[in-house]
Amino acid sequence: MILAFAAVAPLLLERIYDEELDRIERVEIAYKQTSDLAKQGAAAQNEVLTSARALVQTLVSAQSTFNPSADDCDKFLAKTAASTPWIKTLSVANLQGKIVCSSFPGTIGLDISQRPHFIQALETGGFVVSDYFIGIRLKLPTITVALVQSGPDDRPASVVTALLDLSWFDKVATTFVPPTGFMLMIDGKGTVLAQYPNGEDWVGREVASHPLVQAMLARPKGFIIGPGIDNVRRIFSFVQLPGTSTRIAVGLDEKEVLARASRAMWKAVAEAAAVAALVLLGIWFGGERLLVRPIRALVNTASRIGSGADKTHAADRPWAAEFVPLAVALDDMAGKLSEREQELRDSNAQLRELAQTDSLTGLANRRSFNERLMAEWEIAVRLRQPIAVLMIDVDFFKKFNDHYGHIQGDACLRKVSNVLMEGTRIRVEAPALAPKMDLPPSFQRVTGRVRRVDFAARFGGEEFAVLLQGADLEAALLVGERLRQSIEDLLMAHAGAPWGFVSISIGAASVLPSEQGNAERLIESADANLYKAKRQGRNRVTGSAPVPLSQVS
Ligand code: GH3
Ligand code: MG
Ligand code: MG
Repeated sequence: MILAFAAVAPLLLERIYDEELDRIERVEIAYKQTSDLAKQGAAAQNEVLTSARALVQTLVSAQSTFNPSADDCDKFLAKTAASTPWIKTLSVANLQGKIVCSSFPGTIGLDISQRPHFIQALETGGFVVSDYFIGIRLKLPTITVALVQSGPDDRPASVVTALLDLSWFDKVATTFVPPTGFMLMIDGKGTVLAQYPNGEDWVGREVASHPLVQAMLARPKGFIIGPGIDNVRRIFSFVQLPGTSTRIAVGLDEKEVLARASRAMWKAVAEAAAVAALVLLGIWFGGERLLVRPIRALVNTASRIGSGADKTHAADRPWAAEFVPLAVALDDMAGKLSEREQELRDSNAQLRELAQTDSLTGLANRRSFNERLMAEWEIAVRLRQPIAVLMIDVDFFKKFNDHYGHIQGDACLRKVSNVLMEGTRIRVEAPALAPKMDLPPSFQRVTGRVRRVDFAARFGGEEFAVLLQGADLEAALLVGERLRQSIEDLLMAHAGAPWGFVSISIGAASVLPSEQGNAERLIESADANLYKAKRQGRNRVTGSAPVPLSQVS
């Protein structure tokens, strides 16, 4: 977003600056236009006054044709006034200020001796212009000009006055001021003399407190932007009409003047916003495609590695150059991790085996025998079949060691182990196979059931244990006897034994396990039978019928 803004800001600022210049220019043009119009008004009134002056001068100098006391004076003035549209009344007053002759008969006899223009005319002896005022008779803004007429003796004899109206104002306004424009004329006291448009609503009203009027009265000419007396905001120019305290103001609708400028300004802002949006979109699109997507894909690859994928193909994808090393590194990591994992698995397996195996004989150790016994016990409970244990002890082994040494003792133990391993490595996967095997009849019966693997372990020292799943006592005694015979068949010399060869004694015990039963009792029972075998003379198998385990001990 900052990038988008940075891309657009100079553009926008330049446009705003241009538009501001344009606005200023427009206001200046409006000022010039309004000031021209105001000046035009002033010029129009000046023209009227100049013409009035010329006319009055002509009248006063035409003594021969224009004698105020003559009968046709009224007629002459009426004719002259009728030919000039902006002259309302032409009158002649005597030195006492009484009107003696007039184009409008109604004013004859009127006393104007106190009127400022009459007094001023007599005082100066020159051409005098009054301020505009709202005429008593016509209720229209009027202005009076006056000039002293000299008699044949060159002394002031009478005063000629002309009452002029503001017809020029409407002419200028309607001709030059646009329909939404505004033209106002006020006198020095802030009374509306004329206004365009809707003049009739305003003429005669006192608006001196209005800010515009206050500004107009404060200076002879100037500019102002603000609400007009009709409360529409305008750009105004005003001038004082020469020779009077009257001011004329021309205003143009501010909104209209600035309409184009503000339209252009909004256009500029909209353009900038569009460019900003495009840049933003571009950045987003580019960012999404070039950064976010690849990162997401790499994150996926990483989490695949985390969840154990041994091979990832991140590097095969078409990456942007910056991501290639990372993808390659991830693939590499996946490969290495899986190698390590394999190594770990292997060494774990080795450790497990080591932990379960007796190093001297290669048979399972006592701990794994106990674990196996627990597991087989559960199975036997479920299958409702007996389970048997053979406890085996080498006879007179201390003597063997004493006679042949420990190394030979170890070798003997390994040989015994081999026999146990060979003798118990019968695995019957399916009962149907059992009859084909060369086994004693009762063993076949045992294997005919669901018998798993017989499990031989070195229990400690020269003692071994064999677990027989599914074997009742009869079967256990049979297996025991077979093992005993196999050792005897080895005919390993044993000088310490009465019969001269190595032999083993076996205690067998079998039980139908129950959930409440205890596997340890089975071992104890087999152990007790082993001692019985020892006591009875060794090199024999002894077992007890399956008795309730509680009575075994
Ligand atoms: P019995 O007929 O009553 O079993 O007599 P025994 O001599 O076999 O009985 P005892 O338990 O007194 O002796 C066991 C001997 O086994 C003692 C020990 O030296 C020997 N032995 C135990 N473990 C090992 C072993 O790992 N290697 C060797 N070589 N001898 C062992
Ligand atoms: Mg022993
Ligand atoms: Mg022994």
